[in-house]
Amino acid sequence: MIRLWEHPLSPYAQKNKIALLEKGVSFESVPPEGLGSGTGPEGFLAANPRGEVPVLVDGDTTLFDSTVILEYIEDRWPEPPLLPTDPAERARVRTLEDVLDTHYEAITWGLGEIFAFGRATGELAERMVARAGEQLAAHHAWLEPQLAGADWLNGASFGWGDVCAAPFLNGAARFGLGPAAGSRLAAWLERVNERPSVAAAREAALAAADSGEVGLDVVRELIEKGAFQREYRDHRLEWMIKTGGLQIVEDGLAKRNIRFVEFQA
Ligand SMILES: N[C@@H](CCC(=O)N[C@@H](CS)C(=O)NCC(=O)O)C(=O)O
Repeated sequence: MIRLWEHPLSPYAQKNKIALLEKGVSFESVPPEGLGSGTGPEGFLAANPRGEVPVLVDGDTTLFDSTVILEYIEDRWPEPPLLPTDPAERARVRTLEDVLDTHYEAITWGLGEIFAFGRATGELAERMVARAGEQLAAHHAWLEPQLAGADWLNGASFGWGDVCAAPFLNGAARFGLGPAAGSRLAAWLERVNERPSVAAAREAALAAADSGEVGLDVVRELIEKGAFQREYRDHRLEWMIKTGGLQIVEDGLAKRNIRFVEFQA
């Protein structure tokens, strides 16, 4: 059985889940215990020395990084194809994936740091959220023309571009910062969310976000104590700094509730 180490709230893991569902591949979905703390269960850290989800295990093949996994899924189970056939279109949707994986995700992740983890409050939070709204709107403006004359971000039919965009735009929409009402992108988001594969990933994410296992006060207390060690890697760190959160980074490093990737091979 194919195993996907994942977490329902991870947009990266959602990309891979949606692709597997689209191709009718059965898999077991396993959330690694301790994700977010810099540790992980046996087998997980060995499979991914970066300690991140998603990780795919297919027999003797163990892969990490959602982009690499998506390429593997497309090669290993070619039907139905997710990539367009035209070389320029293939390059376009790969660019779309890269932009959403890097700078777009950093914005929605930063909003999570503020809303769910209470990293900023009051006037600082207001300023950072307003800036995040502008940054997301700029990305939406870049995506909008890619839907000119097409129902899907992949072009004429659903595929790679949609698989890679839906989890991230749903993440922004959860914070009330999705595509502007009346835009092509907003209509696309409604359309793509009707797709059973996307709906399954979205519902699992909403259920995890609303599970309410731990209240905000408790999370903030745990953050203060350093019980969480959130990963502030690359674009996320850049986002914090450019959006006014440099002090958040300094405080988190001092309290040891912020960490960077330690490759653990
Ligand atoms: N570039 C990686 C990013 C994966 C990633 O950042 N995963 C996050 C969840 S969204 C993670 O597992 N973080 C580990 C942690 O916070 O402990 C990919 O595309 O798979």
